[in-house]
Amino acid sequence: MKKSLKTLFSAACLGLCAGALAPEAALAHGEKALEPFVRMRTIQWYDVAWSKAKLNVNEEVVITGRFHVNADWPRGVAQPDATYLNVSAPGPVFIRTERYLNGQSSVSSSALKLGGDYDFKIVMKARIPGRFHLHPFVNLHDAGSVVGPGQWMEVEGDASAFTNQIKTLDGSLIDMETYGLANGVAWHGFWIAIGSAWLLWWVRRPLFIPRYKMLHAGQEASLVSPLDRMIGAAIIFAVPMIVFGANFVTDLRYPNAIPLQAAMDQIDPLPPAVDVGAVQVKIQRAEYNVPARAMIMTALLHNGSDHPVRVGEFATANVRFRNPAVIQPPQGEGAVLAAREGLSIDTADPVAPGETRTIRITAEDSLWQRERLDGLIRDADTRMGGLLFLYDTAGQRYVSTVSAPVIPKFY
Ligand SMILES: [Cu+2]
Repeated sequence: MKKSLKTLFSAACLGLCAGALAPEAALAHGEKALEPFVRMRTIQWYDVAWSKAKLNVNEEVVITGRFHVNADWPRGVAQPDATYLNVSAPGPVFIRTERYLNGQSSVSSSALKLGGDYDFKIVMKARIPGRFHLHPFVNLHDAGSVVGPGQWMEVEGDASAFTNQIKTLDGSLIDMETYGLANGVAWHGFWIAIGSAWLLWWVRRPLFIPRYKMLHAGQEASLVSPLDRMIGAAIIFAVPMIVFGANFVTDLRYPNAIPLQAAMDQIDPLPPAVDVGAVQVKIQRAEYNVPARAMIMTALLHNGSDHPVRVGEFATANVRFRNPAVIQPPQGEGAVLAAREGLSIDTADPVAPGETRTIRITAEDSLWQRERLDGLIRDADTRMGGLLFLYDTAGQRYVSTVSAPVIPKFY
């Protein structure tokens, strides 16, 4: 009985280990993992576009787009004093060759200003063939990464054809794929060998309990032999000599080396692009209807422009609720997360020039649930945020931030 239990237990353990170790294709990478209020109220992405979705190894793709840093930043999230714009990918399948923030070439982290508008451009070169889901994202220090809209990229060709040559500051051409690799492997091997040898030297002798017993029996003098002391002294002397000697040789060979940079880039926001212009929106009440999966916003809209204005889109956490009644410029990106008929307004009439009107905006789609944004109502910070896109009859676009506490409606 006992034996069969043991066998059963071993089999279960083995099964668990096999399950944990067997590789499985990942279909998502945590896009929905962050709390809804972080995704909705920190970095608000829009106008993100990819120059292509299919390319060959060595070809480049350009990602452009904008983001608004929400002024109604959640209290529970660290301020964006150190942030890094990057692209998430399943491993080193692309390399990033250029990155610009507000037109400035940038390689370091930077601070973002609350309420600021930013424009970015990232150039990437395909390295490994396959089909990958990529996202631009902003890493927030102490908070996590807020991902932008994703895009499937298909890379064709041969991985061995990939080249990554750069010209260093002294003019020599190096291949980044292999540069310094042998040196790195050799140094790792060398230190692993020394460390393992020293460990083995002690492990081959009687270990803890025999040594403990000898200590108690007053035989501690025989625990460490004169040879042990000699080897110990040699290591104390040799290891610093090797480190300083190698450093000296490296300095001689590369006299013009610069250390890894730890400074922050100082990048000012663009002239404001959100909440400016003649159209103003103020959310007076927001209610989330749980069974209908609908956010109902009551908004006071003032149209100070010369043309009638209508609400075309509400975007939050990469989900886009679009009003089919309003003609809008086509946007290819993130099509999966677009609710093409998800936005409706209580009145079909546009808001006339000079008019101030209270309207009811309803963003309704199962995407609230599928993207796990409906979890908002169970957060300690039940405020929602997003961007509202309004269009006048002349095609002019106005972008407005939305920010309001949400009242859940369970039935
Ligand atoms: Cu993804």
